[in-house]
Amino acid sequence: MPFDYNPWLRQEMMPHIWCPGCGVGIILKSLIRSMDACGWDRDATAMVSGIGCTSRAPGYVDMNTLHTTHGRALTFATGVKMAAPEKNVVVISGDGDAAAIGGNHLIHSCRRNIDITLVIVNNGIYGMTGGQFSPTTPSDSKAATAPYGNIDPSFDLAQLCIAAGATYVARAHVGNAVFLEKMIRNGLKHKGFSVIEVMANCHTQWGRRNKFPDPADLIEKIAADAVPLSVFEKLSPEERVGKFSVGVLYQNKEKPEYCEAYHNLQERAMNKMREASRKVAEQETLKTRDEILGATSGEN
Ligand SMILES: Cc1ncc(C[n+]2csc(CCOP(=O)(O)OP(=O)(O)O)c2C)c(N)n1
Ligand code: SF4
Repeated sequence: MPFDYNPWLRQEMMPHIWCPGCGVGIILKSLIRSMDACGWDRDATAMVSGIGCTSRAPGYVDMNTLHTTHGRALTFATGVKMAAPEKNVVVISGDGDAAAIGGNHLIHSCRRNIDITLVIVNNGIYGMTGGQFSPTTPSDSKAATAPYGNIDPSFDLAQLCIAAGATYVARAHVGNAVFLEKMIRNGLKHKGFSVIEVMANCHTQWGRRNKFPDPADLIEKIAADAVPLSVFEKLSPEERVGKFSVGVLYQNKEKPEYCEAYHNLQERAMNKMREASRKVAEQETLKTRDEILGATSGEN
Protein backbone atom coordinates (compact mmCIF):
# COMPACT_ATOMS: atom_id res chain seq x y z
CA MET A 1 0.00 0.00 0.00
CA PRO A 2 1.43 3.45 -0.86
CA PHE A 3 2.50 5.57 2.09
CA ASP A 4 -0.17 8.05 3.17
CA TYR A 5 1.47 11.45 3.66
CA ASN A 6 -1.83 13.23 4.33
CA PRO A 7 -1.87 12.97 8.15
CA TRP A 8 1.64 14.48 8.22
CA LEU A 9 0.86 17.50 6.02
CA ARG A 10 -0.99 20.76 6.58
CA GLN A 11 -3.34 20.59 3.62
CA GLU A 12 -4.31 24.24 4.08
CA MET A 13 -0.70 25.24 3.25
CA MET A 14 -0.82 23.59 -0.17
CA PRO A 15 0.20 24.26 -2.88
CA HIS A 16 3.79 24.59 -1.71
CA ILE A 17 6.15 27.23 -3.09
CA TRP A 18 8.90 24.88 -4.32
CA CYS A 19 9.80 24.72 -8.01
CA PRO A 20 8.50 21.57 -9.75
CA GLY A 21 11.20 18.88 -9.39
CA CYS A 22 12.99 20.55 -6.45
CA GLY A 23 14.97 18.06 -4.37
CA VAL A 24 13.52 19.41 -1.13
CA GLY A 25 10.26 17.54 -1.83
CA ILE A 26 12.07 14.19 -2.10
CA ILE A 27 13.90 14.93 1.15
CA LEU A 28 10.82 16.04 3.11
CA LYS A 29 8.95 12.91 2.02
CA SER A 30 11.90 10.73 3.07
CA LEU A 31 12.02 12.52 6.42
CA ILE A 32 8.28 11.98 6.97
CA ARG A 33 8.55 8.27 6.12
CA SER A 34 11.54 8.00 8.49
CA MET A 35 9.67 9.64 11.38
CA ASP A 36 6.72 7.36 10.73
CA ALA A 37 8.99 4.28 10.64
CA CYS A 38 10.49 5.32 13.98
CA GLY A 39 6.98 5.51 15.44
CA TRP A 40 7.35 9.21 16.23
CA ASP A 41 4.18 10.84 17.52
CA ARG A 42 3.58 14.17 15.78
CA ASP A 43 2.54 15.83 19.06
CA ALA A 44 5.83 14.76 20.62
CA THR A 45 7.91 16.07 17.72
CA ALA A 46 9.19 19.51 16.77
CA MET A 47 10.56 20.49 13.36
CA VAL A 48 12.66 23.66 13.30
CA SER A 49 14.11 25.63 10.39
CA GLY A 50 15.79 28.93 9.57
CA ILE A 51 15.14 30.77 6.30
CA GLY A 52 15.44 29.59 2.69
CA CYS A 53 13.54 27.36 0.26
CA THR A 54 14.46 24.33 2.40
CA SER A 55 13.41 26.15 5.52
CA ARG A 56 9.82 26.37 4.30
CA ALA A 57 9.45 22.65 5.13
CA PRO A 58 8.11 23.09 8.71
CA GLY A 59 5.29 25.21 7.29
CA TYR A 60 3.97 22.16 5.47
CA VAL A 61 4.12 19.50 8.19
CA ASP A 62 1.43 19.00 10.80
CA MET A 63 3.38 18.87 14.08
CA ASN A 64 5.04 21.35 16.45
CA THR A 65 6.97 23.66 14.14
CA LEU A 66 9.23 26.68 14.36
CA HIS A 67 10.24 28.75 11.31
CA THR A 68 12.95 30.95 12.81
CA THR A 69 15.62 33.39 11.62
CA HIS A 70 18.25 32.71 8.96
CA GLY A 71 21.05 30.50 10.33
CA ARG A 72 19.63 30.23 13.84
CA ALA A 73 17.50 27.08 13.59
CA LEU A 74 19.90 25.08 15.75
CA THR A 75 19.85 27.66 18.54
CA PHE A 76 16.03 27.60 18.72
CA ALA A 77 16.06 23.80 18.46
CA THR A 78 18.58 23.61 21.31
CA GLY A 79 16.22 25.68 23.46
CA VAL A 80 13.30 23.38 22.62
CA LYS A 81 15.31 20.25 23.41
CA MET A 82 16.70 21.63 26.68
CA ALA A 83 13.21 22.69 27.82
CA ALA A 84 11.60 19.39 26.77
CA PRO A 85 14.28 16.68 26.46
CA GLU A 86 11.62 14.00 26.05
CA LYS A 87 10.49 15.52 22.71
CA ASN A 88 11.93 14.56 19.33
CA VAL A 89 13.59 17.54 17.66
CA VAL A 90 14.56 17.67 14.01
CA VAL A 91 16.07 20.60 12.10
CA ILE A 92 16.01 21.07 8.34
CA SER A 93 18.46 23.59 6.81
CA GLY A 94 19.85 24.66 3.47
CA ASP A 95 23.63 24.76 2.97
CA GLY A 96 23.59 28.56 3.29
CA ASP A 97 21.46 28.44 6.42
CA ALA A 98 23.54 25.67 8.03
CA ALA A 99 27.07 26.46 6.91
CA ALA A 100 27.28 30.18 6.02
CA ILE A 101 25.30 32.40 8.40
CA GLY A 102 24.64 29.41 10.68
CA GLY A 103 28.13 27.86 10.53
CA ASN A 104 28.99 29.00 14.03
CA HIS A 105 25.88 27.37 15.53
CA LEU A 106 26.51 24.24 13.48
CA ILE A 107 29.97 23.58 14.93
CA HIS A 108 28.84 24.26 18.49
CA SER A 109 25.83 21.97 18.17
CA CYS A 110 28.18 19.23 16.93
CA ARG A 111 30.55 19.87 19.82
CA ARG A 112 27.78 19.65 22.44
CA ASN A 113 26.29 16.43 21.08
CA ILE A 114 22.72 17.43 21.84
CA ASP A 115 20.13 14.85 20.77
CA ILE A 116 18.84 16.68 17.68
CA THR A 117 18.78 15.44 14.09
CA LEU A 118 19.89 17.93 11.46
CA VAL A 119 19.04 17.31 7.80
CA ILE A 120 21.11 19.59 5.57
CA VAL A 121 19.75 20.02 2.06
CA ASN A 122 22.99 20.69 0.23
CA ASN A 123 22.02 22.05 -3.17
CA GLY A 124 25.24 24.08 -3.37
CA ILE A 125 23.57 27.47 -3.78
CA TYR A 126 21.35 30.09 -2.12
CA GLY A 127 18.12 28.98 -3.80
CA MET A 128 15.60 31.35 -2.28
CA THR A 129 17.44 34.62 -2.83
CA GLY A 130 18.40 34.10 -6.47
CA GLY A 131 21.48 31.90 -6.75
CA GLN A 132 24.30 33.52 -4.76
CA PHE A 133 27.17 31.12 -4.07
CA SER A 134 27.28 29.36 -0.71
CA PRO A 135 30.12 27.63 1.21
CA THR A 136 29.33 24.41 -0.68
CA THR A 137 29.11 25.80 -4.22
CA PRO A 138 31.65 23.75 -6.17
CA SER A 139 34.76 25.67 -7.26
CA ASP A 140 34.51 26.96 -10.84
CA SER A 141 30.73 26.58 -10.99
CA LYS A 142 28.71 29.69 -11.82
CA ALA A 143 26.43 31.59 -9.48
CA ALA A 144 24.59 34.92 -9.55
CA THR A 145 27.50 36.37 -7.56
CA ALA A 146 30.13 34.42 -9.54
CA PRO A 147 29.19 34.84 -13.22
CA TYR A 148 32.72 33.84 -14.29
CA GLY A 149 32.98 30.93 -11.87
CA ASN A 150 33.37 30.52 -8.14
CA ILE A 151 36.98 30.76 -6.91
CA ASP A 152 36.24 29.73 -3.29
CA PRO A 153 37.03 26.15 -2.29
CA SER A 154 33.90 24.42 -0.98
CA PHE A 155 33.36 22.90 2.45
CA ASP A 156 33.00 19.15 2.88
CA LEU A 157 30.08 19.60 5.29
CA ALA A 158 30.03 16.04 6.58
CA GLN A 159 33.75 16.13 7.41
CA LEU A 160 33.30 19.52 9.09
CA CYS A 161 30.59 18.03 11.33
CA ILE A 162 32.70 14.98 12.19
CA ALA A 163 35.66 17.20 13.08
CA ALA A 164 33.41 19.42 15.23
CA GLY A 165 32.16 16.46 17.27
CA ALA A 166 28.84 15.23 15.79
CA THR A 167 28.28 11.60 16.75
CA TYR A 168 26.29 10.40 13.71
CA VAL A 169 27.20 11.77 10.30
CA ALA A 170 25.81 10.33 7.09
CA ARG A 171 25.59 11.46 3.51
CA ALA A 172 22.97 10.55 0.92
CA HIS A 173 21.44 12.13 -2.20
CA VAL A 174 18.09 12.80 -3.81
CA GLY A 175 18.66 10.21 -6.57
CA ASN A 176 18.11 7.31 -4.14
CA ALA A 177 15.18 7.98 -1.81
CA VAL A 178 15.24 4.49 -0.27
CA PHE A 179 18.86 4.87 0.84
CA LEU A 180 18.19 8.45 1.92
CA GLU A 181 15.34 7.30 4.15
CA LYS A 182 17.60 4.68 5.73
CA MET A 183 20.30 7.26 6.50
CA ILE A 184 17.72 9.62 8.05
CA ARG A 185 16.05 6.82 10.03
CA ASN A 186 19.41 5.80 11.54
CA GLY A 187 20.03 9.44 12.44
CA LEU A 188 16.63 9.80 14.14
CA LYS A 189 17.34 6.69 16.22
CA HIS A 190 20.82 7.85 17.22
CA LYS A 191 21.13 9.42 20.69
CA GLY A 192 23.24 12.53 20.20
CA PHE A 193 23.74 15.11 17.48
CA SER A 194 23.11 13.49 14.13
CA VAL A 195 23.68 15.10 10.75
CA ILE A 196 22.48 13.83 7.40
CA GLU A 197 23.94 15.80 4.52
CA VAL A 198 21.74 15.33 1.46
CA MET A 199 23.20 16.24 -1.91
CA ALA A 200 20.28 17.86 -3.70
CA ASN A 201 19.28 19.62 -6.89
CA CYS A 202 18.46 23.28 -7.25
CA HIS A 203 18.06 23.16 -11.01
CA THR A 204 16.52 26.66 -10.97
CA GLN A 205 19.38 28.59 -9.40
CA TRP A 206 22.44 26.32 -9.76
CA GLY A 207 21.42 24.08 -12.67
CA ARG A 208 20.24 26.88 -14.97
CA ARG A 209 23.68 28.51 -14.75
CA ASN A 210 25.66 25.28 -14.99
CA LYS A 211 24.12 23.39 -17.92
CA PHE A 212 21.63 21.39 -15.82
CA PRO A 213 18.32 23.30 -16.03
CA ASP A 214 16.28 20.08 -16.07
CA PRO A 215 15.66 18.54 -12.61
CA ALA A 216 15.82 14.94 -13.86
CA ASP A 217 19.19 15.53 -15.58
CA LEU A 218 20.63 17.18 -12.47
CA ILE A 219 19.38 14.41 -10.17
CA GLU A 220 20.95 11.85 -12.53
CA LYS A 221 24.26 13.75 -12.44
CA ILE A 222 24.18 13.86 -8.61
CA ALA A 223 23.44 10.11 -8.49
CA ALA A 224 26.33 9.43 -10.89
CA ASP A 225 28.76 11.39 -8.66
CA ALA A 226 27.79 9.42 -5.51
CA VAL A 227 30.20 6.68 -4.44
CA PRO A 228 29.65 4.25 -1.53
CA LEU A 229 32.10 5.03 1.29
CA SER A 230 33.96 1.69 1.06
CA VAL A 231 34.67 2.31 -2.65
CA PHE A 232 35.42 6.02 -2.17
CA GLU A 233 38.11 5.24 0.40
CA LYS A 234 40.04 3.25 -2.19
CA LEU A 235 40.02 6.06 -4.77
CA SER A 236 43.09 8.23 -5.36
CA PRO A 237 42.79 12.00 -4.72
CA GLU A 238 42.55 12.55 -8.50
CA GLU A 239 39.78 9.95 -8.83
CA ARG A 240 37.82 11.59 -5.99
CA VAL A 241 37.55 14.95 -7.79
CA GLY A 242 33.87 15.74 -8.49
CA LYS A 243 32.69 12.67 -6.53
CA PHE A 244 31.31 12.38 -3.01
CA SER A 245 31.06 9.48 -0.58
CA VAL A 246 27.70 8.22 0.68
CA GLY A 247 26.75 6.12 3.68
CA VAL A 248 27.28 6.36 7.42
CA LEU A 249 30.56 8.26 7.52
CA TYR A 250 30.92 8.29 11.30
CA GLN A 251 29.09 7.08 14.40
CA ASN A 252 30.06 7.22 18.07
CA LYS A 253 27.59 5.85 20.61
CA GLU A 254 29.80 6.47 23.66
CA LYS A 255 29.95 10.27 23.91
CA PRO A 256 27.56 11.68 26.58
CA GLU A 257 24.43 13.36 25.28
CA TYR A 258 24.13 17.04 26.24
CA CYS A 259 20.67 17.09 27.92
CA GLU A 260 21.58 14.05 30.00
CA ALA A 261 24.95 15.58 30.93
CA TYR A 262 23.14 18.79 31.93
CA HIS A 263 20.57 16.83 33.95
CA ASN A 264 23.41 14.97 35.77
CA LEU A 265 25.12 18.29 36.46
CA GLN A 266 21.87 19.69 37.91
CA GLU A 267 21.56 16.61 40.13
CA ARG A 268 25.15 17.03 41.37
CA ALA A 269 24.60 20.74 42.05
CA MET A 270 21.30 20.03 43.86
CA ASN A 271 22.94 17.32 45.99
CA LYS A 272 25.75 19.73 46.94
CA MET A 273 23.22 22.41 47.87
CA ARG A 274 21.14 19.92 49.88
CA GLU A 275 24.31 18.78 51.69
CA ALA A 276 25.31 22.39 52.41
CA SER A 277 21.84 23.26 53.78
CA ARG A 278 21.87 20.09 55.89
CA LYS A 279 25.22 21.15 57.40
CA VAL A 280 23.95 24.68 58.10
CA ALA A 281 20.80 23.27 59.74
CA GLU A 282 22.94 20.88 61.80
CA GLN A 283 25.21 23.72 62.99
CA GLU A 284 22.18 25.86 63.81
CA THR A 285 20.78 23.02 65.92
CA LEU A 286 24.12 22.57 67.73
CA LYS A 287 24.38 26.33 68.30
CA THR A 288 20.85 26.51 69.69
CA ARG A 289 21.50 23.49 71.90
CA ASP A 290 24.76 25.08 73.22
CA GLU A 291 22.90 28.33 73.88
CA ILE A 292 20.18 26.51 75.77
CA LEU A 293 22.73 24.46 77.71
CA GLY A 294 24.82 27.62 78.37
CA ALA A 295 21.76 29.49 79.59
CA THR A 296 20.70 26.57 81.76
CA SER A 297 24.17 26.16 83.34
CA GLY A 298 24.25 29.95 83.98
CA GLU A 299 21.02 29.69 85.94
CA ASN A 300 22.60 27.00 88.10
C1 LIG B 1 19.91 37.69 8.50
C2 LIG B 1 19.52 37.37 7.09
N1 LIG B 1 20.43 37.48 6.12
C3 LIG B 1 20.12 37.18 4.83
C4 LIG B 1 18.84 36.79 4.53
C5 LIG B 1 18.48 36.49 3.10
N2 LIG B 1 18.39 35.07 2.81
C6 LIG B 1 17.22 34.40 2.89
S1 LIG B 1 17.35 32.80 2.46
C7 LIG B 1 19.02 33.00 2.15
C8 LIG B 1 19.87 31.87 1.63
C9 LIG B 1 19.16 30.59 1.48
O1 LIG B 1 20.03 29.61 0.99
P1 LIG B 1 20.11 28.18 1.65
O2 LIG B 1 20.18 28.27 3.10
O3 LIG B 1 21.22 27.43 0.99
O4 LIG B 1 18.69 27.53 1.32
P2 LIG B 1 17.94 27.17 -0.04
O5 LIG B 1 17.11 28.39 -0.36
O6 LIG B 1 18.96 26.88 -1.09
O7 LIG B 1 17.12 26.00 0.33
C10 LIG B 1 19.43 34.29 2.39
C11 LIG B 1 20.81 34.78 2.19
C12 LIG B 1 17.90 36.67 5.58
N3 LIG B 1 16.66 36.25 5.37
N4 LIG B 1 18.27 36.97 6.83
S1 SF4 C 1 14.91 27.83 -6.20
FE1 SF4 C 1 16.00 25.87 -6.09
S2 SF4 C 1 15.92 25.28 -3.91
FE2 SF4 C 1 14.35 26.85 -4.28
S3 SF4 C 1 12.48 25.70 -4.70
FE3 SF4 C 1 13.44 26.20 -6.67
S4 SF4 C 1 14.70 24.39 -7.14
FE4 SF4 C 1 14.19 24.30 -4.98
